[in-house]
Amino acid sequence: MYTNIKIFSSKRITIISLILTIYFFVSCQPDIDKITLNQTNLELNVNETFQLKAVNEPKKASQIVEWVSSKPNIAVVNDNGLVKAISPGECEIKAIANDKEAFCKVFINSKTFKVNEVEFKMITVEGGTFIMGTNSDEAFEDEKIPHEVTLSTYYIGETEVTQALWNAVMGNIPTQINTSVSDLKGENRPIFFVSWNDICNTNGFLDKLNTILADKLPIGYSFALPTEAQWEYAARGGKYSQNYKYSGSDNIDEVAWYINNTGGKGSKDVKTKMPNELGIYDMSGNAGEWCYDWYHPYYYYNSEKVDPTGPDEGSDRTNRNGGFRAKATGCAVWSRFYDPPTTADDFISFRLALVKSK
Ligand SMILES: [Ca+2]
Repeated sequence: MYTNIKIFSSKRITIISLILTIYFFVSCQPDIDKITLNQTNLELNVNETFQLKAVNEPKKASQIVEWVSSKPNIAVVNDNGLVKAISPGECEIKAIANDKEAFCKVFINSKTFKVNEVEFKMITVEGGTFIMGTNSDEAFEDEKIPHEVTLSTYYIGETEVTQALWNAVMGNIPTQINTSVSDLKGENRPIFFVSWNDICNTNGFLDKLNTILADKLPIGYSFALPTEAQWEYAARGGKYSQNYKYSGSDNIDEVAWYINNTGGKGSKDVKTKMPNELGIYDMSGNAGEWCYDWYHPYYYYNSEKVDPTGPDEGSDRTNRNGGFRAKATGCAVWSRFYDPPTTADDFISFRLALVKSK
C-alpha cells in the first residue's frame, strides 16, 4: 500500500512538473517581433520547387509558421514552406507567425533583366504546335487560312518596351520629343515614334541591348523582334491557351486598352489590365507591336511549318494587334497590320523576344 501511494505520488509529481515545464516554456517564450524569409523574390520554371525558410525573431520565440499562396493555381506551398511552380504567372507566398507576416514574390517561367536600374521580364514560351490564323467572319482575308505552325521554345517580353527601358538603352525618349500629347508620355507607357529600322538596324535598340546584356543572356540566345508566329502563339497563351479571342479573355475590357476605354486619347501604363494565360500583358491593345517578318498578304498559303520567319523580302514589315485607338476587332489575337519599316508614329511600339541565335 505504501509503495502504491509512493508510485502514485511519483507519477503525479512527474505530470505536474511536466505541466509546469510546458507552462514555464510557453509563458517564457517572447513575442514574435519579426519574421524573415530566405528569399523575397523567386523565379521558377513550371514543376520546379524551392524550399522557403522562415526565421521568427527573437530566435527564442516560437518558430511555428503558417504558409499561404495567393494564387494556388500558379504556385502552391506546403506546411513546411516548400514552394512548387504550377503554371506561368506571378503570385505571392505569405508566411504568418502570430500577427507577423513576411512575403515572397514568385514568378513562374520568367527571367528578369536590368539595364541602368530599369528591370524588365521575359516570359518563357515553351515550344509547341498551334493553328495560326482564323476562320472568323470578322477577320480580313490575310488573317484567314488557318495553318499549323510548330515553334521552338523562346522568351517574349512580359510587357511592351517601356519609355524607361528605351531610355535606359538608347539615352533618349522619342515619345517625349515627337509629340505634345501628354496621354502618350510616361516612363511606364510603351515607347512610340520608333521605327522597325530604329529597333533592328546596326546600332539600333536590339544591337545595343544585346551588347549591354551580353553576359546575362542564356547561352546561344539574343534579343530580337518576335516573328509573327511567335507573337501570335504567345498572344494565344502558348500551351496554356484557353482559345480566347483577345489575349487572355473573351471580354476585351478585362485585358485591353482600346478605343472604347481610352477614347483614343493615348496609351496607358503597361501591365494595368489582366495578363493572358502565360502571364503576358497588353498583347491586345495599348500599343501596336512591330514583328520581325516582312508582310505579304498570301504568306499564310505557303508559310514554313517550323519556326517560320516570314517572306524573304517585301516593302512593309508586319505589326500585330491594334493599340489604344483600335476597334475591338483589331485587338483579336489573329489581327495583322503592316507598315513601311521607316514608320515611326504614335501607334506602333514593340515587344522583345529572346530567341536562339541563328
Ligand atoms: Ca499591345
